[in-house]
Amino acid sequence: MTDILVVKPLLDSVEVALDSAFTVHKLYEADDEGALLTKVGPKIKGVATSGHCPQALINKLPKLEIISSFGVGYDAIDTQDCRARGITVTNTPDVLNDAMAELTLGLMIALCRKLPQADAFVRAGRWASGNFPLTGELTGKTLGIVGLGRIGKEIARRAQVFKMQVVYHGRTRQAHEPYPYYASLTEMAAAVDWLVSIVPGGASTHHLINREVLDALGPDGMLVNVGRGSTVDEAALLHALKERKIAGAALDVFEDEPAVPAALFALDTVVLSPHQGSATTRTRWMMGDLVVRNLKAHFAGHPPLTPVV
Ligand code: A2R
Repeated sequence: MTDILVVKPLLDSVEVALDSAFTVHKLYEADDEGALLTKVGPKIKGVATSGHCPQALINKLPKLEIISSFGVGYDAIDTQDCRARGITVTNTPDVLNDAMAELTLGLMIALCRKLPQADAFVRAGRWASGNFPLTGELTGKTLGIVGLGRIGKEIARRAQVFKMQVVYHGRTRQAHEPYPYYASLTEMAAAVDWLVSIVPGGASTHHLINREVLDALGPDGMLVNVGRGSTVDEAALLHALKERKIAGAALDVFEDEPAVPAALFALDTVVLSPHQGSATTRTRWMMGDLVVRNLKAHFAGHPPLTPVV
């Protein structure tokens, strides 16, 4: 059987499926990772991982043919280097679109209807002394989607069910999409009530949402980030929130996860979530299944199902 390396623990369903098809070596279970790699590295042909595969590790796997990654983002894998070495890289797109879009709308409702505060209000027994203050709502508002990709389109569909107008920004206009396009992110930010970021990480999106964009979003504007923490300049965001230059933010991703700036905890204009966009039982199962099917397809001599390289 083909030797594969599992870098970090994956779902039980994935490990069972991998065990039945491959000779599996678990890096995370090794007392001495270096010793394990010296012993099995030369025969490893496949890697199963979740978003990361450092160069130092790849260097120790001379026969590596494929990295099958759990998750849609692959910004922490050097795909250029893999391409140069002839290593296939796969991810798990599409199967997580619904869960991602669902969490996005959930965060938006939580932020504008102040659901965390309302919950705390009831639990603290404060309702008997008076009603919870009135809140905003999504209905009739304009949503600017930064990154109208697979997930962005599902967010757009759901936002319309909530009677929002949808516009978008990306590097290119998508001629077949019905939504107004903004070539300038700052101009879009100035025109919308909500800004949702769902672009990949990496150099081209690093701090795309910066002080200028937040200033343009303005004191009634809300920011939601469900893509990558690196896309938002967190220091600029903290400043904008503290100075009430924007109205609020809902964040599922952060610059230095799992570290979250403590200054955010003091603000009641934020809703915080621990990078759980795709973290449902159903979706994670489908993602894991795709990790396995990509490996099986490759080693059966077929093209992988969802290659990025
Ligand atoms: O720029 P375009 O027209 O290629 O549109 C893509 C957009 N995008 C960008 N927009 C502005 N500036 C950039 N530098 C930039 N780079 C990419 O992001 C496209 O509309 C969207 C990404 O869509 P997909 O490739 O279909 O990705 P998907 O599956 O929606 O996932 C997005 C990200 C993942 O990479 C993870 O980081 C996260 O969501 O979970």
